[in-house]
Amino acid sequence: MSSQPLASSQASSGRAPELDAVIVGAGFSGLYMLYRMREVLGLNARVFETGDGVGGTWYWNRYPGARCDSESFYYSFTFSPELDQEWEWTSKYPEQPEILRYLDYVADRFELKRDIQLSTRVIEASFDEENDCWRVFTDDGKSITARYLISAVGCLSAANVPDIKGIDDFEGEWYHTGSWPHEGVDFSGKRVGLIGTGSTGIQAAPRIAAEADHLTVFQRTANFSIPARNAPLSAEDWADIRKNYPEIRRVLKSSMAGFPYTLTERSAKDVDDEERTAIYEELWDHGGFKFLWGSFFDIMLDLDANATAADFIRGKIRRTVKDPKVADMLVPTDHPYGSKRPPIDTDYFETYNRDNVKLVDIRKAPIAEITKNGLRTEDSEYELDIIVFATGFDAMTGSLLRMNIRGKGGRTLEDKWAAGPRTYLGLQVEGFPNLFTITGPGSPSVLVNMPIAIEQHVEWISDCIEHMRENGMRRIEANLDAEDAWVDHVNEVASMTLFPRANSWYMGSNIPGKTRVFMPYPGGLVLYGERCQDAVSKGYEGFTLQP
Ligand code: N01
Repeated sequence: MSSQPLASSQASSGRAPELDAVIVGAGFSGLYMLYRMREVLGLNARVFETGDGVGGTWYWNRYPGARCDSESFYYSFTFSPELDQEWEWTSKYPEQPEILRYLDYVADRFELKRDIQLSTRVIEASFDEENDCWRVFTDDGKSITARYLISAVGCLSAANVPDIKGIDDFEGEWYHTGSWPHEGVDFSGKRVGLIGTGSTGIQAAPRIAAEADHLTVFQRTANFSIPARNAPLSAEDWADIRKNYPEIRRVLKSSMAGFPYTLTERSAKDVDDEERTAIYEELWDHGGFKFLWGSFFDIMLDLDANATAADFIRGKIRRTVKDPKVADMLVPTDHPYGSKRPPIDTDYFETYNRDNVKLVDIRKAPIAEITKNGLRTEDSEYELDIIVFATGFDAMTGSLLRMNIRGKGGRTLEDKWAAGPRTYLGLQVEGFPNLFTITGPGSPSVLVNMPIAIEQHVEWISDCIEHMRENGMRRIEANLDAEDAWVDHVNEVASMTLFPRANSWYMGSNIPGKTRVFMPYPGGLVLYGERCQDAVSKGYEGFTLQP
């Protein structure tokens, strides 16, 4: 993209903007934001979406094994009691096609599609200081003005394909899991290489192994994982869930991470070994994130407490994987449990007991190049027909920066965030008036069950816009001192946790050259919600509103 701003070639119109809001992205965030703007505020909004369908993350991530890792009836919209009654999930952790069907249903159910322009990428947005609006440029060569620009691009949507020498010479097929072909990939009879053992690689490996002739997993960092224990939901389950929806929703909205588990007050260090092991065993059998959020309050705060959970999982890995040398390679040793986003799995460690699966440690012997016929590490060569990159995303900032956003004085967001993202409450950026970021850096976002984090943000933003209109305001911008104080607060809270002890995408350390800083807000949903409400009740403290 040219470094010349497209906006410089456009004369300022001097008129009211064409739209009240442009929303970028049609996943959970974009759909609900559009609903609020149109149905609750009665405003004129348009969504631009790169994909040729709605769904966001769930539109792009179609790799085998892709499924939700929060229970379905927690991982869904809560704003419509009618929707709750109409939609029925088939299982605890539904697969990607079912979640995509849900989002498509929501888009149809609330007639959102007429205001969603698919197959359209936002390539630049510039703030027009004279008219207090954004001019948004799209890849169809058009532009449009809007009072507000609302980013609903998601935290994990800019795919990270590592820059490995030789990739263009590879004569087989290669794919990144985050932009998986819609027609699927046929692995039968193929030798497949899978790079990456984060949540995605851990979900994909068992499925690819079951289909392919041979699977080689290239692991840079061994990862902790808890079994999901997926199960179908029966008619009786549904009768119960429907009856209890109000209570389920009440608990998850008043919880630390948007899950209906009340954080216990017990420390992992306050119980004896026998009791602690019994608690972990019970949670291991239950499956899922309850192991982290329903065990002990200090797992993410105290290294010794964390070590009890980490050791328990290490023991499980060793007992599951038959070859002790392979088990050794799979046992994580370099980061506390939970400091990298903890995956949950179905038969991940069991997969290494299959004859057609090989694990390769690319920490010891890194990948040197991709060749015509496969991949060469520093000590061996592997012939492959298909390479799957489960190498994650330029998380939290990647998709925002790719939009080439220019604020006051033409300053780019990239320039403003050169030393890491800076926001006030993860909602606004000083110097970029009337820009809102749904689940932006500095908000709990990825540390919380996403639909719950998203709904809180969307509702805050739409209430704010309503307030602006009722009071004849045209411009809202975060103040620099409020932003500085918030960034300091996020760093301070992060430093009280174990999160900074891992090289993770939370820290930006998965992307070469990216500033290493903890990006989400780890203070929890409730504390964060109170801070947001507090700002409102003090007359939008920390923001400047102008008529
Ligand atoms: O990505 P990741 P992901 N050479 O960044 C390795 C969500 N999600 O797509 O750890 C070799 O976690 C990298 O190694 P290392 C969830 O929030 C949700 O798996 O950096 N290897 C790591 O093993 C999740 O956290 C669901 O040393 C390279 C892997 O690739 C987030 O998405 C399902 C490499 C990347 O792991 C991202 O998960 C799936 C290189 N150059 C994902 N670069 C749900 O179920 C990276 N790696 C809802």
